[in-house]
Amino acid sequence: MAGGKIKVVVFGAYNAGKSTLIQTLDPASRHVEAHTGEGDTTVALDYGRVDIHALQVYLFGTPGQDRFEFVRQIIARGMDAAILVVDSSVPPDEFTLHLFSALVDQKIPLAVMLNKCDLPGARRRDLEDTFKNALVFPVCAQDRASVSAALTKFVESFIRDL
Ligand SMILES: Nc1nc2c(ncn2[C@@H]2O[C@H](COP(=O)(O)OP(=O)(O)OP(=O)(O)O)[C@@H](O)[C@H]2O)c(=O)[nH]1
Ligand SMILES: [Mg+2]
Repeated sequence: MAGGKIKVVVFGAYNAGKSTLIQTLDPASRHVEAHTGEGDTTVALDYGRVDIHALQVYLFGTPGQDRFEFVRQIIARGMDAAILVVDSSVPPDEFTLHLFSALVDQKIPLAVMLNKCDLPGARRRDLEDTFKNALVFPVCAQDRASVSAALTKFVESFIRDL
């Protein structure tokens, strides 16, 4: 492909690491957050941009809290591909599994990024089983080399079909 733009939307449960992943990929990215008793959470979106080969990849991060479903629907409109970020240090919660099956149903390219692989409890093997039928990448969202290699491989997997 000679060039072009694609919209990639990043989903995942609260605290999975979506904002961190986008911030690492694009340090100039922007996000809208609220301060809560437990820490900061995304209330609207994250927005970043990276170039992969000749392609401009626009990254949109969604809020992870269940009650922001309407925001996720708006951000998801017209997406070319999706990334599901999963905290691999804890067993998958119901919301994550719900997001996964909803994204599989959309029949768009989907990558599952198993995050926090640096934590001792990371349960990669179980999770690779849970998310079979999708492209699965173990990542550490704070580590640029790991997330940028995963995103590049993911985009290369579908770029020719666009
Ligand atoms: N150890 C470790 N911590 C991480 C990693 N990625 C993110 N975190 C931490 O996990 C917490 C949540 O990260 P965020 O990026 O805010 O998660 P989020 O998915 O955007 O959260 P919401 O927007 O609230 O749904 C932060 O304290 C991060 O520093 C990782 O790869 N390893
Ligand atoms: Mg966030």
